[in-house]
Order: sequence, then C-alpha cells, then structure tokens
Amino acid sequence: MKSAFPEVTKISYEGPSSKNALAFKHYDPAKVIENRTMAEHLRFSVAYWHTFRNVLGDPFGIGTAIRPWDDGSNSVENACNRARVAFEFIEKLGAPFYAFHDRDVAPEGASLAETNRNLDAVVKVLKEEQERTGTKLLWATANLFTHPRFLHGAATSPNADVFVYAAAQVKKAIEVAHELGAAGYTFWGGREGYSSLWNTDMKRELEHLAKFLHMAVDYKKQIGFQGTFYIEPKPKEPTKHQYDSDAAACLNFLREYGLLEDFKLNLETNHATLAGHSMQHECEVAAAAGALGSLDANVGDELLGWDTDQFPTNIYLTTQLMLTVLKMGGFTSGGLNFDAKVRRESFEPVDLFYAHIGAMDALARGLKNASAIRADGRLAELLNGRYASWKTGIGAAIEAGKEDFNSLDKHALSNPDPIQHTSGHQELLESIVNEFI
Ligand code: XLS
Ligand code: NI
Ligand code: NI
Repeated sequence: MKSAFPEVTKISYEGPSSKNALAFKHYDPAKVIENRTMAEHLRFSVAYWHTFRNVLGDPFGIGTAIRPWDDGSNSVENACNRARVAFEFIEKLGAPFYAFHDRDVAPEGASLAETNRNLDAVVKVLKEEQERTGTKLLWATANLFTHPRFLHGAATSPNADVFVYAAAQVKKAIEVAHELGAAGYTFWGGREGYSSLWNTDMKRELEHLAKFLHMAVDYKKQIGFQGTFYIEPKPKEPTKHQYDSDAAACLNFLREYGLLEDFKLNLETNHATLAGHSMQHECEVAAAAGALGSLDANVGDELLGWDTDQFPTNIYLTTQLMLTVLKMGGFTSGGLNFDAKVRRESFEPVDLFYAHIGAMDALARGLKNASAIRADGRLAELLNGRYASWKTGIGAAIEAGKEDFNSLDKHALSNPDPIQHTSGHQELLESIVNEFI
C-alpha cells in the first residue's frame, strides 16, 4: 500500500534540546520513572474518530481537512483502506493503543445485519494491523448518538424498539472488543439525558439505563470478555442535561443500581470543565472511590462553553493529572486516550503528528514533574501535617470507630476549647508546585 505519510519516519526521542518538530523532546518511552517505563505509565491511545474521521467542520463551515487517502465515500473498501492508514500513523507515532466507536471504523448498512457484516469486514483488517504493528485496543465503544434513530436517546429512549436496537448494537460492539483483545469498553451516554423535563420520565429512564448496563455486564461475563467497563461522565452536549453528568453523579448512579463493582470511570478534561469542575476535582472524586479507570486526555477552551476537544498542552494540568495517577499506583487497564481534534485551521495531515507529539510531550513532562514533586516530599509533608491531630489521641480513636457523641462531649468539656494553630499555607503549596513546572 502507498504510504499516507511519506515525509514522516518513526518518531523518536531526541531530548529537550531538539528542534525537530517530528521528534519527542520529553516522551522517552523506555525511560524508567517510579519503577515503570514512561510508555507503561502513560499508555497513550489515538482516538480513531477525531484523527481519522473528523473532517474539521463546524456549525458555520464545512470540513477543511486534507486526507488524500480517503475517497470520502461510505464504502467498506474505503473503511478498510483508512484503517490501514490509521495503523501507519499509530505505528509511526509510537502510541501503544487506539480507541474507536463501531461506526467510526465501518459504515452503517441498510439494515443492522448489513451493518454488522460491514463491521466484521473492517475488524478483520484491524486485527491484522494490530498483529502486524503490536498496537493494542485501549477501548471500544458503540456510537449511540449520531443516527437519527437515537434522537431521544438510546438506553433511555422513550421508544422501547430503540432500546432493543441499542442493546443489539452494544452486544455486537462488546463482541468486537473481545475479538480484538480490548483492555476496556466505554459507555458514553451521548444522548442519555433530556432536553425538556416536561416530556421526560426521569426515574423510568434511569431505571432503563441501569437495566441496559446490567444486561451488558451479564453479556460480558457470558462471553468471557475481561476488559474493564467504563462510564464516561459529561454534563451536557448534545443534550441539555446528561444523566452521567460528573464523576459524583456517575458513582451515585452506579451505587444505587448495584453496578459499582462492574464499572470504573473514564474521565475527560473538557467534560470536567463543562460540569464546572476542575479535572483535578474529578480525578480526586473518582480515585477516592477506587474508580479512576482511564482518562480522555484533552482540554477545552475556558472561554467557550462547548466540547472543543483540544490537545492538552498545559503543563500545569498534565502535572496535576499525573500526580493523581501516580498516587493511585498507576493505570491498570486504562490509559491516556487523546479524545482531541486538530483545529479547523490545522488541516494538513502532518498536523495530526504535531498535535499528538505535543500532547505526548506535555504529558511526559507532567509525569516527570509529578514524580519530582513526590520525590521532593514537601507537598505531601505539608498536606499530612494538616491532619496531624488525627494520628494520635482522640483523633486516632475517632478514626478507629471507638468514640461516640457521649464520649466526645465528655472529652470536649474536660479539655480546653480548640484553637486553630495550623495555617493552610495554600500560597506556599502553589509556589512549591511552580518550582517543578
Ligand atoms: C464526547 C465523548 C466521546 C466519548 C466516546 O464528548 O468524549 O468522544 O469519549 O464516545
Ligand atoms: Ni471522550
Ligand atoms: Ni468529549
């Protein structure tokens, strides 16, 4: 097959002083940090939908992307050809993983049966290419939001037949994930929410969603798929309110319906922004519940209220992310999936490389910074110091469950009233972090 990126050879690590735009300055895959290589820590994944299907249109203008290998048709042949190009890109970039929606990789046919056949034809190519290059599938997912049949939602559609269709589609997508040895499978509730509460029976819809997910878990067990199931929170867009609105809402839903054991969260920076949270907040909420599974590494524009899906280049952000990831002991099945697209103005094929290289370097720097902050120890020492009163005496007794209101009342009355003797030192902590950026 003719090369799609003839001007690009395998991207290699050249170090911080390199001026080569097609080289890594910080991502050194084999470099060991805290007992794992950088490649093992970061587990980068290329998102098929943005990198190979996004034509870079926006509500005001048509697509601008130049993709000479793509004939623009909906044929299976074009889809197979595109898949081969995707693997040329992923291999040259050196990303160990990729991720896709079923409808990114293969076109819809005239019926579900034909659509499934189309998918099978492309999955054959994906499998060959995975074997040829050693690239692995981080996660797969089903697109339950583009086709008009899903306009009222999929698992939460008021129309039972749509629920049925979505179930069949997800069943097939889980089979494909299994076939391709995926490390995970993601559920993003693209239209699982509402535009108006006047026409929505929310309780019923949430119960349907839980039923749907239970059926998915049962099927996963039935076929022996070992990958992790993720829920991806997002508060809005395309709907006004999505049920999986943020990490806390997802955890509450999973707990209420007895699904917490079977799901982790896939958190996305731009979605945290839309929810009015920092990504650090979302990561801490998920990690505290033992449910931080995977990350969609992107960033939004703070001045725009939608999912702009930009590549992450902010070192402060990547340092925060990697601090949480290191604190939880690293990813297991998850990784850093670039759910990000180049800007409409960045329409050349080579921009796809620039974007990924820049983001991989930014996250590699985040990893190095986070590890240095941990080795330095001042941040952890100051944080632990704030909780010193819980380590001994009455604090330790409360944490051990040995006290009640009666014993605490007695303690309070027989001891001097407490005084605040420890400052929060917020500005000091912020300055310490800056020493490493
Ligand atoms: C959309 C979501 C989507 C999921 C996969 O905003 O981020 O791309 O990651 O369905
Ligand atoms: Ni995403
Ligand atoms: Ni998104």
